[in-house]
Amino acid sequence: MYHVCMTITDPVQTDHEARFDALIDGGHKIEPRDWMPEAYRKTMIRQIAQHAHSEVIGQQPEGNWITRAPTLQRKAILIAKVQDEAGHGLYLYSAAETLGVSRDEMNDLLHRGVQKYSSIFNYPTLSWADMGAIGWLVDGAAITNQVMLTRTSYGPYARAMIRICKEESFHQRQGYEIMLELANGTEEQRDMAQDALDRFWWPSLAMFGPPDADSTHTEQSMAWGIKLETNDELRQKFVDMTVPQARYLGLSVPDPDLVWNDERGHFDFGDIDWDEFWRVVRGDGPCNRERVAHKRKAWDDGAWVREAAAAHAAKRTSDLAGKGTST
Ligand code: BYC
Repeated sequence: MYHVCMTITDPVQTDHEARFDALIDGGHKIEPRDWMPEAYRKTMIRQIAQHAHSEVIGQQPEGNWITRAPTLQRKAILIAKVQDEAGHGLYLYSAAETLGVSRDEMNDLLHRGVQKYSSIFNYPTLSWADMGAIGWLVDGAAITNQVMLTRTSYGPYARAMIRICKEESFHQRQGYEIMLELANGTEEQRDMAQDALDRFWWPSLAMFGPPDADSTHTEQSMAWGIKLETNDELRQKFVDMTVPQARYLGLSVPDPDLVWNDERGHFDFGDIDWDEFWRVVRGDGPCNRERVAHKRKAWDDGAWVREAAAAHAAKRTSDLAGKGTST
């Protein structure tokens, strides 16, 4: 007896896939109404949620210095910056919601440690100079990645990135300006700036994610146009851009292996401590527990605000409906 082997293909599914592939290959955006492979949807939810959580948790290290900013002007600028980060989180949660996940679900996954946020926000902010280092290095690294993401294949994410990048570039400059002032200040201020650079340099390089060879998602994400440059390419771009800025400040980058390579046209730099990176990502960094506990508490403390807002919205809707039926 012979068995006939044949693959059964669903013509509708094949059509959907062909259209999706054509949109990606043509450099067009995928929109919420479009069919997309389940794995694409899951990857987008994972990345956008992680990005949104980073913006929200990222308020904590800087929020720590609002009450201690050295002048009223610095305090006003820092408040505005931290508020911008909250706004970025909101655009990003909205972008993720277009993929069929709710904000409550994402919050729950963050609180239970299922979804991640950027490793960088698990480091403490020990001095005022850290506000300079975060703006200059952390926002600088974020922009390097996010400028690429303005061209990412998922429409709502790409569009959110355009506004976010404009604000981040202002954040980066305000951080650099703090560093410039400290670097040109008293010896103690210079030391503070150098110490902040020493502590934030390596964690900023790690923000770009593991080396390409160890990156789980890069290959597929490049094929889908989610990523247009790899983790290592972006990291190199950041180093090439930032080292001259550190030299202009008269500060030294804490890397004895840092050297300009004429042949490559790039800086060579030393090895990143990937064991430390993975420890932090897995929840064992200097501030992981504190950050998540603070976030959970804020969520619980805010329950009455969400309830009141929902009750108000429901009342408005029923009032409007009442008016609608009486006219
Ligand atoms: N931290 O395969 P890979 C801001 C995980 S906030 C933690 O290369 P992918 C700001 C990765 O998730 C801006 N985890 O992943 C706010 C994966 O694990 P899972 C933050 C990391 O996704 C306030 C595994 O490692 N920016 O600017 O292809 C104040 C393997 O990695 C990290 C964004 O969120 C990390 N650093 O590439 C100031 C950008 N890196 O999920 C400033 C959006 C990797 O399989 N995200 N992992 O368990 C991305 O562009 C990409 O997700 C990444 C990683 C480049 C970060």
